[in-house]
Amino acid sequence: MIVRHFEEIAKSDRAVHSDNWSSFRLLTRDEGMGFSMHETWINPGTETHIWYKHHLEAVYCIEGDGEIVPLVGSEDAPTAEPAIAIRPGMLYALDKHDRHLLRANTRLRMICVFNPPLRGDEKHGPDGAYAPATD
Ligand code: 9YT
Repeated sequence: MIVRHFEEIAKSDRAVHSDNWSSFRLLTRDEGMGFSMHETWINPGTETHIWYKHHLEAVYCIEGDGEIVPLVGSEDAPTAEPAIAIRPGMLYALDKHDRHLLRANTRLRMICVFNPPLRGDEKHGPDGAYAPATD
């Protein structure tokens, strides 16, 4: 059994920071669960373009206020669909590798699950994606 606490993760290299968010890797690929699980904090006042072309992701909000804006249509000039409010208790699952903007009005705390699992050290590409899993 794997047992760990957020407090130890936050002080370790399992804590990954970017301009718009910090992500705490609760479980990564090496643990062999078949998914990775993260607590991600989205910084207030930010907008992040996300398009996980190589992963499925489910996101569950446990704190904060924000919105997700689906982007559809042309790759170069996508159309923004109406924003969907994010608040505690709200889940969204990117089952179609859905391209979107993620906006945080206040700090968002999100529990994120990725399939295939992230190793934990991937970098977001300019296209909003993480590279496909490789060995
Ligand atoms: C909420 C959301 O889309 N989180 C993305 C995951 C984050 N970039 C991470 O944990 O790597």
